[in-house]
Amino acid sequence: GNSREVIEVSPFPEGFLWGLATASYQIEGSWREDGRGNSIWDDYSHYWGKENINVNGEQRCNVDKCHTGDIACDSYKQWNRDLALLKNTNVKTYRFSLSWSRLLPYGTEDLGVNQYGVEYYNKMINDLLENDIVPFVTIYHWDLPSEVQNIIAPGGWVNSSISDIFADYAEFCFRAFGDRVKNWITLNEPGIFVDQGYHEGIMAPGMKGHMLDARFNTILAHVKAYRRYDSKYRATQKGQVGITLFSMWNEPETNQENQLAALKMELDLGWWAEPIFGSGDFAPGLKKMIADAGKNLPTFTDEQIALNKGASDFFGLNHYTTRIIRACNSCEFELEEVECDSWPTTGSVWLRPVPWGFEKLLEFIHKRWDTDKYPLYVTENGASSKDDGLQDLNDQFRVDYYKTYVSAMKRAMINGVNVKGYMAWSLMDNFEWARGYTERFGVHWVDFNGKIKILTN
Ligand code: PNW
Repeated sequence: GNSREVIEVSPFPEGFLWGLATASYQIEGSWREDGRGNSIWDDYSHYWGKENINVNGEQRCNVDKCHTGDIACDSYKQWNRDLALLKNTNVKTYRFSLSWSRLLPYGTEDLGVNQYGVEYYNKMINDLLENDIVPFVTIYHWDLPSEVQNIIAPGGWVNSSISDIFADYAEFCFRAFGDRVKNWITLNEPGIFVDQGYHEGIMAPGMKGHMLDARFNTILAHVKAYRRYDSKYRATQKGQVGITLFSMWNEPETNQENQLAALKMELDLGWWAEPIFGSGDFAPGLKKMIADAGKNLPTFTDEQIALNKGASDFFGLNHYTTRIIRACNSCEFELEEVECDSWPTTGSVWLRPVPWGFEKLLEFIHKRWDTDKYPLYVTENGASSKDDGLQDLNDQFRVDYYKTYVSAMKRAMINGVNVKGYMAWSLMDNFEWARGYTERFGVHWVDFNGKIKILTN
């Protein structure tokens, strides 16, 4: 007989959204062009005071090398260049974010709309549609208007009035762009911007000690924006609104640590996913974990629980790497993350390629929150280059990162996970937050030489 084996290569589903992602503050520059208001990232990156001069008289800034997003990739002025790059790569979708303070310089609509900002995004959206590229729009990717942080809702995400202010801004975006934009992400990675910006103080606005209250406010903000779309825009605009959550995969070091690794997932991902995609409330395991640590978990009212439940049309996931979880009696929540020295490194200390962790995470999310009910979009995945000087993109290491991660995603899809799209981070090297331009995540290399302006007073 014929012993030749037929190997069936299963293709990606028809209409799978391959794409590239960016965020406003990381690429736009033109920080005070055409009436843009300041954001907390302008303030954070420009700030250096007496306490930021070390004993040798050297300047120490909040951002590595005192880099700022003043110019960044100059995308506000060079949209045509960005569009050409997108067309050249043949992507089906472009995920970008709206700069709140470019649209509403003082944070709210009644304090003024900046028409130049509206026109900039209108042109982007129209050009994308004309070229059959689906705009996937993030409403908030970390650049809170300074006016909101300092005056309208002092404390920003710590202030409970932020959820209504955010929902108003989201509604402004639906009304201005929703006739053409059909894919909305409310918040990008609330866990990262809250924990690093309002708890650890290592990102803008540099506040400390507000993990639980600020995290809680992000859920209310997302849900209010989602319900606003439901009640006023869904019937006519017929789009989808979701949230993008950051999650690593947490692997137990031994079987003894299964429970601990599960708790870590609960804290990092379940915090948002369970109220929104699950019961509407925090999971019992999370409640116990917070109580055992002697902390006060904010509580939802019955009405809030009902509104939380199902308040997303899809599950947006940003995934980069994996951690090993080990028991530790002296640690917060009695667990610690272990760096696995044998895993390869990248240009970012927190990021090691572990493709099997991606498959496990996708299957975990599907089992727990049902990606048939809430289709999953990978809204970010990628790695930073190990070679800062590399200019020709002959970067086999990152080619392999993408190959192995996309294969892992494909295995998860074969095993039943409903993944609808995949967006690589990022279209081009850009302002990598507190790391400035020192880490390169782009699939296009950017020459920042001579273009990065450092503010000295
Ligand atoms: C995400 N961490 O940020 C953001 O959505 C992007 O804006 C960013 O450029 C990209 O990932 C690469 O970093 C993260 O320390 C920043 O674990 C830091 C961490 C995770 C995500």
